[in-house]
Amino acid sequence: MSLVANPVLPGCYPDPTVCRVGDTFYLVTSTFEYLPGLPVFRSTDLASWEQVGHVVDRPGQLDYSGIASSGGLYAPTLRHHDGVFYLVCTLVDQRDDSRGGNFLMTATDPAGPWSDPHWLGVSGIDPSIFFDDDGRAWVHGTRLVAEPEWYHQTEVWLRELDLATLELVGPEHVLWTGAVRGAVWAEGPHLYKVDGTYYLLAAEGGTEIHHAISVARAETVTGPYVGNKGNPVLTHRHLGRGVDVVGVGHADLTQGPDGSWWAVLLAMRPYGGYHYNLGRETFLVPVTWEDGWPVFAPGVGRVPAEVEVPFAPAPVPGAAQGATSGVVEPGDLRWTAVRALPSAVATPCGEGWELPLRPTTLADVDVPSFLGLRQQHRDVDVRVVVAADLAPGEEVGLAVRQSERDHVLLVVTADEGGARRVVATHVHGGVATQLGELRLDGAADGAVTLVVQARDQDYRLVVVGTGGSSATTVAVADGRTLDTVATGGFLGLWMGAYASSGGRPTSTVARVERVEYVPLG
Ligand code: 6LW
Repeated sequence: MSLVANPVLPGCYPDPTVCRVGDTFYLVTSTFEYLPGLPVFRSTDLASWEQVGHVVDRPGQLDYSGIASSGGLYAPTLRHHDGVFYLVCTLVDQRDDSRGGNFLMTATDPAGPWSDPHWLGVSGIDPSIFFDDDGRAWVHGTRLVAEPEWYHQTEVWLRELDLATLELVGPEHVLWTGAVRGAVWAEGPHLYKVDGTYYLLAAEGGTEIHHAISVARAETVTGPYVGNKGNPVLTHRHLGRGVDVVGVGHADLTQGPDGSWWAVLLAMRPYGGYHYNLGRETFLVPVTWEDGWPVFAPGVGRVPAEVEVPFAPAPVPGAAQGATSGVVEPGDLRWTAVRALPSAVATPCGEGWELPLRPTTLADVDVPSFLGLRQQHRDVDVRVVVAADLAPGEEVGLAVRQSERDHVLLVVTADEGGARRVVATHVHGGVATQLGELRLDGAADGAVTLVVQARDQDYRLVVVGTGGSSATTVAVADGRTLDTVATGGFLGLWMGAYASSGGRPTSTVARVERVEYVPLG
């Protein structure tokens, strides 16, 4: 027995899906425009999650070109059947509905390799897959209603999956439009069968303050589904914005080896006002059953700060994704790049990377020279040691990224005479504003340490000059302008190394000698 602290995965790990095989749980979350995509975690106690790989981790597996921020991979579902892992997901391109769509991938080892996508040829988002005990498989998902009664009314559709051909077959059934009339986006649907009854879990109200989890049940998989009269069965929407956890929704259920039931779900932790820079995180909630219905967080009715897990060892080892501190080496599974794999952007070199400059900037819907880590802690230092022989107009340094329209840069640049400056810039809503600058002395290609010190909503941008001279603050960026409450979209913040030639042809290769991620407290 052990007390497990929520969230179990801090930082931008939204839309969690979970399944258990034997004594081992596997969990996958959404990754949008970042690659590698869809991290796979393993746990035996639901508390400490070790990342074992990614579902999308090789060139050509999916095409991300032109996919703007907060497009890309949404809401996966992971299931295991007859020795095979099945993953269904959606590749979203907001500009072009005909591109991407819902797909299925398979693997015998969840750490990979995963297959190429098998496109399902259906529209909408948030696909899920259910294996019935009669051997039949069913895919379901969410889509906008063709003739809606209210704005963003959606419906959960269901079709049978032929496991031999991986094609959808037979008639389509519409199961559910949400528990509350007028609620937007009945999404993240998952079907389960418990004691002979079919249960449909879905989130609704949008993935912000009104998010909620509802449940319906039926005698047959195709319905009719009848909602629980107590719906929503878990939400924090009635608590207002001034609480520690908001936006509770998008749950998936699993059962422990001891028969206990659990939900993983997403929620956000606002701080420094109503802003949640860490994004939508993964939480764990106990579930019991009463009168044939699931009860989430029984006796409490909200996401607990700590959860008692009977089969977790005491004390629980630190969550793999939350406790690591120090140099993040190139082999670390936390590294991600934008619209391309890290290996397409940089080459490992010692503790760091060789990072060729690209003409692309972070503001372009393209592949930038950016290698990033999720901000998983409110108070954290991210230190980037860079060196490069820069041509005029080129830059290398660090970035705090929300999207192409919203990010903060702290970079070394060179002017025509070869003098170097450190410049802090805030791109907000697509408009760049210089926050501060500092002249750099020392050798033109000497290493410079750039640090972002996140303290609550202050993002202090600091340079430690060549020769270990003392730290100087170049500017302090306001984190309240960077989270999705301020910018829209679905993501938390990423921090990491960045370089660009600002649109010019270039052959400059920057050295990122080291990146450290050091949480405080
Ligand atoms: C996802 C939907 C949601 O498709 O947000 O909170 C969307 N839930 O289910 C993007 O993560």
